[in-house]
Amino acid sequence: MDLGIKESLANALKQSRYHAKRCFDRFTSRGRRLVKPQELIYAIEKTIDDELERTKVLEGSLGQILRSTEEAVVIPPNVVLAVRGSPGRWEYLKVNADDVTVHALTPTQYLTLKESIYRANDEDTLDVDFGAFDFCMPRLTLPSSIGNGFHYISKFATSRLDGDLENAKPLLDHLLTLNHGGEKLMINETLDSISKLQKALIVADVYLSAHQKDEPWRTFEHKLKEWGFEKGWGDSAKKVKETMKMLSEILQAPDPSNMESFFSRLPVIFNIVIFSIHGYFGQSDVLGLPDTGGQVVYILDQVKALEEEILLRIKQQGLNAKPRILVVSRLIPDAQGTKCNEEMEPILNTMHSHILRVPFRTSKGILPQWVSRFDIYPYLERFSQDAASKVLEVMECKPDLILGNYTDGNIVASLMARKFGVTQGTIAHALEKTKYEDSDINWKKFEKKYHFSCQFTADLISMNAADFIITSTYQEIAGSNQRPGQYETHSAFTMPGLCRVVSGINVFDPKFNIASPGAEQSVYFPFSEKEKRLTSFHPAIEELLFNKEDNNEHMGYLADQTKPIIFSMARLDTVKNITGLTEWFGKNKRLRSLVNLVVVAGFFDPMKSKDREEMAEIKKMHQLIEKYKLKGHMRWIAAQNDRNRNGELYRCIADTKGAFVQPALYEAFGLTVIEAMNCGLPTFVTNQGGPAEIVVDGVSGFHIDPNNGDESSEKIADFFTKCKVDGEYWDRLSRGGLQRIYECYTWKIYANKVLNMGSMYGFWRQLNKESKQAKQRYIDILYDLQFKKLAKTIEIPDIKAHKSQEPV
Ligand code: UDP
Ligand code: LCN
Repeated sequence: MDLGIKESLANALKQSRYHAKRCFDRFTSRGRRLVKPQELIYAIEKTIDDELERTKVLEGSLGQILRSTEEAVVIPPNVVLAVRGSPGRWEYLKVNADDVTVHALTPTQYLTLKESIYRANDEDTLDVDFGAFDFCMPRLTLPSSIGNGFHYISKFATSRLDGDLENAKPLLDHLLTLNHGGEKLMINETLDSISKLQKALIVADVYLSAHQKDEPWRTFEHKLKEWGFEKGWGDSAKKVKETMKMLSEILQAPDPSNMESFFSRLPVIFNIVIFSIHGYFGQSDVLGLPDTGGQVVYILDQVKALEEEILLRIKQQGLNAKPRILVVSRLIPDAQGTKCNEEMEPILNTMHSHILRVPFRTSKGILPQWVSRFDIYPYLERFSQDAASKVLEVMECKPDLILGNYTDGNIVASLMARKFGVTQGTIAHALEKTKYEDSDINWKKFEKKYHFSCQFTADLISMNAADFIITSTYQEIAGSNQRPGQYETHSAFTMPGLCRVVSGINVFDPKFNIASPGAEQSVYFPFSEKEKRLTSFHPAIEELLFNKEDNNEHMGYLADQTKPIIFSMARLDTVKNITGLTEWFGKNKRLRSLVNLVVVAGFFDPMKSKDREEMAEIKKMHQLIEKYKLKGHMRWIAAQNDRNRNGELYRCIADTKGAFVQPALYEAFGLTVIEAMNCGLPTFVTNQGGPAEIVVDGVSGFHIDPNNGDESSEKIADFFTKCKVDGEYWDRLSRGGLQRIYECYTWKIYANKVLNMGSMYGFWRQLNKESKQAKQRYIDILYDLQFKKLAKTIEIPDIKAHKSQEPV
């Protein structure tokens, strides 16, 4: 296939030589530049006058290849196409416009040419090449396998154990390391060879067959211990026998399915550290504060689900260990009325989980104020050291698994995992690189505001250091046929003058796993479950939606309260595009006649915001309301922090037979989408990012194009017009959404997957100790020589000058 693209381009150019040459002459006629694919197609349309010929070229191989081209570097007489044949597969093809010949380039050659457009190709620039360490690691080959890493790792691990019995020695060694609080689990040193283990398993099997299935472990513990077995095999004779049989079968003839089952039963994970550093990480009154959004919701629900699953496993393993989960965040002394200045806070609805907050220490003292996620890098190294000491103090042991969240949490997770020698998983939530067009090539322009030099370097370090990567959707890794994934855009890119990443991450790496989050179903349940409805909130929600007076919480009003409501709720970031939705609504008369608009976002006074983007968006909202005279048609509600009430709010919107709209210019996943769907509210979701994967267009909701507001608002209007004539239509969509949720998006499915990953990848890292170490050395160099230097360029605010502010 790879070779295929080059050949088919060469053939296409040969076959339509006359037109091809004219088109490529046109591409090069405007001189050196970086070109987007639309421009190439447009140029063909303008160059070939004859309609038949034009269609032939556009629909033939050349047109197809240009449509798969993500960008092109034009340096006359050459045009270099960056062609994405399929998810994760890129080729760089240089076409000479003079003789229309084709040559393949390496990523380094392509990126160097790209830099030259920006007059920045520096021979001495740093080439970052993580691929150089991957030569002995297995890779997936099919795009459809991407994100399914766990299953492939179990296959790869199986084949390593296969053949000679001695090949299973690493598994024996792994079992011998298992313990909880120093107490041995599964086996002890009596079983110090594979053959001894195999024999003991046979004897134990015969012995257990004579016991009742439900006999508890303690009744035969003594005997099994004599043979070298310790606790952890199961809580009953049946469970123990099953687990032993799985291991016997693995030793006899390893197969991936037994490996997966066996590893899912191993008592490996009791203590987890989860890093989520930036923002205000708390359980109440934090959502809607700058940088504080879905990640907090995700983690609190995740902790609850993980704790439940670990407790269940501990019971089934026949142990009575206590698990411990610590969410490590930043302690913010000036907490703005939140609890973010408290060191320890138990996590609600859990028994053994806490938030542990550690302050940012600097040479000038502890940083009192909130700091934007974009400015967070100078504090992280010290934070990771302080956090490591605190974790040891609180847990009284090293964690068994460390999970990072977002760039800051992930890099600190990598530092701690390195220090403790522990398995590490990363969760991006959103990789910032994709959100801002050409943020890599134009990094200097963005640097002052966003410090992408630090962020992208940190992201590369942690995605390469991690043992496994959890993503919420496939598109997050490898996009779709039309659009590269968030991780995929890190495979080869350049930041002129800083570094050239010739191999950042390979999306075919089996470390990638899709484990989608859910929405807490005790909070987000269908509007039709009347007996469960939280009616005590109804007066407050009625006030929130319909009271005509403006106040701190709401502005604008709904003159006709009988209309359905289209609803959106998000942080007031530019990418969330709440202002876009307001404008679409303002402009579309038909939509305005059919429905009212209600948005929950930010707050109303730009002077009160500390966030650059939020301020601009607040101002824009006011302008739009004025421009389109939206009073009477639209309600703007300030950020809402009460989760239970928000759940009921979605349901009240469903009562109006309304819909939820997620209009983001780009959304990594989109928790609000699954919250709305859980409540039975039909959804219109952006086709840019995760929501397009959550919703099946026309079945469980609809896709809309945030870059085409007119088309999107028409699609919403069409839905409500159709609902008027087909009384069943709204219900069909509502049911479709719920069905999709129950099949794919629940926390139970998530927790099970993540714990299985922790267990299996923990073994895999042992199997590949040497190559992991080599890569780690490279990561250390990048961290020490590049990241630390970049982090130092970010200014640390004057701590003494900080004045505590009123809570927003
Ligand atoms: N949210 C909220 N109040 C608000 C805005 C958002 O409670 O005023 C919640 C929302 O219900 C969801 C989360 O914040 O649980 C936002 O997550 P999402 O994934 O949609 O976006 P993010 O903010 O993480 O980019
Ligand atoms: C961050 C985002 O931007 C959202 O798209 C996700 O839903 C959220 O984190 C939780 O992963």
